[in-house]
Amino acid sequence: AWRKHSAHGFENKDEFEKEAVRHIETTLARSLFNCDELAAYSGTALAFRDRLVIDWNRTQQRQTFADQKRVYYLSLEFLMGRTLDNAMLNVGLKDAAKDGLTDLGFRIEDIISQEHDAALGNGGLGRLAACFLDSMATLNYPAWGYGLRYRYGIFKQEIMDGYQVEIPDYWLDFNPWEFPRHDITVDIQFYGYVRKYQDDDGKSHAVWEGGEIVDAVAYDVPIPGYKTGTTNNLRLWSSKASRGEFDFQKFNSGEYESSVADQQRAETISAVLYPNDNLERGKELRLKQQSFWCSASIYDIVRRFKKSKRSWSEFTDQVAIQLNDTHPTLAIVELQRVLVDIEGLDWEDAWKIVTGTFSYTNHTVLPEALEKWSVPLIQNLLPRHLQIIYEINLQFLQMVERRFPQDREMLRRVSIIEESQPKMVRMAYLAIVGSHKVNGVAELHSDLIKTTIFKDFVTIYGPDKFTNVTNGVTPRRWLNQANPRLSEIIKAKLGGDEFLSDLNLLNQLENFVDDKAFRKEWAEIKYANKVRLAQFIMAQTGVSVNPKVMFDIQVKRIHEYKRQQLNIFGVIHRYLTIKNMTPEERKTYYPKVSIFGGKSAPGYWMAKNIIHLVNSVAQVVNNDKDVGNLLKVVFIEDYNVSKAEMLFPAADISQHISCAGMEASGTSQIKGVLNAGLLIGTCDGANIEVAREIGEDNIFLFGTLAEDVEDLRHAHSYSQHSIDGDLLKVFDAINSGIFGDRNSFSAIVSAVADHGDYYLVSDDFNSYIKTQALIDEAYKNQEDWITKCITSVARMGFFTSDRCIQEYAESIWNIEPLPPASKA
Ligand code: DL6
Repeated sequence: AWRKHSAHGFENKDEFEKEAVRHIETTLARSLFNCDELAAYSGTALAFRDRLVIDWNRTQQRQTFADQKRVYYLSLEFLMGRTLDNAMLNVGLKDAAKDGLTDLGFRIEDIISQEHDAALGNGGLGRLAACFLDSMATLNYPAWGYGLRYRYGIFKQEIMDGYQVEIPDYWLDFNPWEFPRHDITVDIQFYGYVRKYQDDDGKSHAVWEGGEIVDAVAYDVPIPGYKTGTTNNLRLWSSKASRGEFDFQKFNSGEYESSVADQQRAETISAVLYPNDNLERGKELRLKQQSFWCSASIYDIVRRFKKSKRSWSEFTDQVAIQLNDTHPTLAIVELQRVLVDIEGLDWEDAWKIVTGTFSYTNHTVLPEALEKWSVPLIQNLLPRHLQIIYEINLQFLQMVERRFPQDREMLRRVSIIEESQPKMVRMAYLAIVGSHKVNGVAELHSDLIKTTIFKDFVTIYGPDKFTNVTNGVTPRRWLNQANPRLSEIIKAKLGGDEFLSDLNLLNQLENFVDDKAFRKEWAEIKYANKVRLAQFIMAQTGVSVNPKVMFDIQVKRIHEYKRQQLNIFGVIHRYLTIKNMTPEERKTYYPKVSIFGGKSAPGYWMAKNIIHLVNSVAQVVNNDKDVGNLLKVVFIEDYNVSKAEMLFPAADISQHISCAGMEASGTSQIKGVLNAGLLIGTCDGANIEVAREIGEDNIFLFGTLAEDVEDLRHAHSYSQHSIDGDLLKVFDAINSGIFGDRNSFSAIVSAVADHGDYYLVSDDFNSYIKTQALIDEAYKNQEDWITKCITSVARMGFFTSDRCIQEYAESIWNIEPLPPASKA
């Protein structure tokens, strides 16, 4: 009888309309007479949500019955962006929804754009996690994500008088994509003390007692795969006071404020995402977040395993846990604690299980981003965990001493505990020691970690523990959803949309490089995407840009190592060049729109200064009659995933110009090329592999190589660092005050001219300018440019996140796909 009544969801336009209208009228209690776009979005989203839930329930049942190994992806950030469009595409009912919405009097694009981005991440690391979820579901891997349900995601950026201002991003007003699971609540302990005792058999035990308890409540988000019934789960934890709403005793005795204080303190844990990208600050609340989320997730994973009634020795046949950077490293300690203290396993048996379960991805070599937590902080918050960390370290160092008895220095260098004042726990070292595999995210980066920050660990464990998985992006979002028209003509040429799940099929596009009609359409699509962006720029900034000229885009977090300062110095150089021209010369010069976008961490003064400089230069250049349409400078406010989906399809060229060796991978260069734009980039991160795949003729590489960076920095610190030529003219212009506020901009100049130029801007400036000139020239030859773009897209198959997940699954997680019966 249950089966007879079970929901089956809509399958076509009419059923979709019926479902959407039902939700608008009943779930939302809205009259159809005042159904605006927001209500139409809500009804559509709820109809699709129902549809997802059906596949989701089936997938979870299937995975439970199949009882095969699952992977759990632990990430403190999931930068999901919007969901509706992705859901429509993945369940294969976008056309039904489009036609249905048209019937109801709406344009699907307007409905999609009503949705608030789910912005639970800072940048590349969080977006990668979102792409990986999409690929894991698409490839039918039994996989769960675990994260935190922040009430406030990354802040909204407003630009006021050229400065970044941060506005809180409360995104949960209407979120149809999550399901609260109040029945899945885990007690999470903090503070307290450890009591040790021996049992009757003389075995020692440790019990963590006292302190405070906070509840972790599960919120589940369905993650549909593309054209497969598999819908995986993303579980986000929300914090709540364990004693219910508030303290009644205090309330009854009139202490109203303090009666809610505990509740507020508990809820603070999952309240906000830390808005730092590639920077760790060591704040207690952040440690609390990490520990809260790791404990809840480990509890959940162990509970699920125990239901299978298998023996502990089978744990690693059932569970793989991937650590997305070091943020979840406490999960290693927590699993060891659960196995030893609660489940009663011997230390060695437990440790074998732990190291067989975990693997760790490193996403950065920047020293300021490598997490360290002070020992006193951990001692206070997690006293038992600290003991376990010390024990792990002791056993590790004993092993190292046995293998390298002569090398005392090595012990100091690799110790998980740094002997500083105060002592610090080095989380990356703990993650390496507690994992069976460690990977970097692009070839250069993976080589660098082996030869620099983790060199000693390669000596200790051998090279096989370290591997590379070059990053990728999901083509569903970053080609089909971002660029539907481009996707459509590719589909027409390739005879179907299989390329969206097998991106290597794109290589057949090379057969059409000379196809005139195809090239024409290709160019028209780029132009249409630029027109759309130009309209957006006009609406947002009031600046009129000509879609016929080159759009040059650098959008990503603002960071000195990513070198937006190099870009804006280049823009100023171009401006000065134009100013020095005669009106005749200007007629033949290369017009261009320079587009910037990205958030600075709120406390990163220099990055904020760079944003201010970009906006100040924009103000001057855009209003200079001598310049006219030859150069426009635009700063896109509040860069996020959905804006990226509009920006990359409109880019003729995008910039990925980090100081060599500093950008672990980058993923936006992939989005740029996949959307038919060319790249200017340094030999850094995944740029190198992109160049290898698409061919060096199709990319504009410049600048210092990673292997030369240290020598150049060294040279800067020993010789008087003199700036000359074009860069000096740029600095003179800034120092003259033509862009206003020369005092605050002087720091940007001084960092290069007087303070060692750590990011090697002066070393790379000339080759950057020369390469920009080559691009100007190349863009003049539109036929050749289009050939380069088509060829590049055709060769991007390697950079799908499906390939990444396949590599993780086979060489790190050792898991098998579990397709629905019809797909098996
Ligand atoms: O791997 C994803 C992404 C890379 O593409 C970027 O190059 C890298 O900067 C970023 N790393 C971080 C590190 N933050 N922490 N911790 O965000 O990862």
